Amino acid sequence: MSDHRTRFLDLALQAQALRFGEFTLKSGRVSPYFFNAGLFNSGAALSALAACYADALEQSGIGFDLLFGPAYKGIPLATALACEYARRGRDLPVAFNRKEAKAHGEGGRLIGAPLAGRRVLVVDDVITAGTAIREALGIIEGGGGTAAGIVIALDRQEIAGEGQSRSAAQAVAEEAGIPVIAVATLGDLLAFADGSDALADERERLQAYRVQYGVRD
Ligand code: OMP
Repeated sequence: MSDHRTRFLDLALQAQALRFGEFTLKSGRVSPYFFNAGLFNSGAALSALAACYADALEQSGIGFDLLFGPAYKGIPLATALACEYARRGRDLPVAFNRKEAKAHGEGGRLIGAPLAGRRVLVVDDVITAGTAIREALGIIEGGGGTAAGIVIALDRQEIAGEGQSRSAAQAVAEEAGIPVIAVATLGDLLAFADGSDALADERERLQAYRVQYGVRD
């Protein structure tokens, strides 16, 4: 497993951003695990996470020239990633949206660098059924940008609905014609759990969930 995958899973467990139990998802599915990116809630935690995103992106070789963080969770992620790129010698414009339009002041829903004419990379936390990410792609198009790719911390590798053979991330990638890069996937988490005594109890529940809702890598 690439170093950034293991590093990310270690960080997520340390921050308790990755938890095990019983969680009802936005899709209504009951999951034995949940990833809460909001628990990367300090400068050190966010910068370590951003380094994992940047390593995954460098490995993918994908081209882009603006980072877009969808509200809310994508905002600190895109910002931290922009700072990580600056640290690595590349100054990238960054933008994000607000959920409610503002009628006064500068108005509008988009904040930060203009999207028009840019190859935009969406920076988000997790894909389950793909609803949040599709919404973000619509916002980019509305702002005159061209989506160049999507980067997320965790691809849960779930099918969007009954009878589907592709994961939601694969479906979005094919529909939009852009790559989806994940720092880690459910498959990586299972491989990580295989080598961890602390996660021995979780392994079976994760595997059973994957059989019910997931696709193979
Ligand atoms: P989809 O829109 O179904 O792809 O789900 C992604 C969203 O679900 C995320 O942006 C979160 O709001 C939420 N979520 C998590 O944050 N972590 C998880 O492990 C699972 C979900 C989820 O509800 O599916």
